[in-house]
Amino acid sequence: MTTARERVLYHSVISGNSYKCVLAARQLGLPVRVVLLDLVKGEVRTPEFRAKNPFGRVPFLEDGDFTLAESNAILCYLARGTRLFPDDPQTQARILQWLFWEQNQAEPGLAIPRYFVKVAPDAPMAKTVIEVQKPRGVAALKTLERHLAAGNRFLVGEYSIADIAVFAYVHVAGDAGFELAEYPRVQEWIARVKGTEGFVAM
Ligand SMILES: N[C@@H](CCC(=O)N[C@@H](CS)C(=O)NCC(=O)O)C(=O)O
Repeated sequence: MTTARERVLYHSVISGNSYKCVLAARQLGLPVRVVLLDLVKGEVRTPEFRAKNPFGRVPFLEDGDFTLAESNAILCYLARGTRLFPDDPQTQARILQWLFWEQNQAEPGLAIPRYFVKVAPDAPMAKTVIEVQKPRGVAALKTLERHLAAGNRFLVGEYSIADIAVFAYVHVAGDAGFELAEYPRVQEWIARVKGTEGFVAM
């Protein structure tokens, strides 16, 4: 039960999607109570959690009576009108471009192999899934490298939720055996993100 103004974020330590929301909330100085769920124990699959959140996944935000799933939707909601998601329509559209790209290309290509390498290496389909998804992860890292090599310090102008969303799984891509040393501009960008005010590690 949340109070009228309390923000609660359901989070898991292995989830980069959840980490995005914690990082944005901390950098914006928003008070958020973080509730940790254990994905391996299936704590997102309980009837109680699914009654609150039909998506049955983390992250999940409660803001008083308002609830929201999907990490990048939560980023937009928390950061609306701030320096991390400014009101200018073209800046917003570019940020959204990267958020959709992240979910369509970077997240499946990087997070799925990471999950199977780190959490479920013995799952029956682990090897096949890793083989299928890894080329997509490599393509995503190459796209990011090209964008940064074109002179962009951050993904869209100044540091924004686009950087937060993409950073979440890129900076831990080594967990799944991706060679970040092959992407020097990505490595410099990772260091820049880590140097932003109020940064908290995953
Ligand atoms: N597109 C969603 C993905 C959410 C998602 O897949 N969450 C994972 C952790 S990163 C999860 O809760 N998995 C639980 C399960 O599959 O049982 C987002 O960006 O929030």
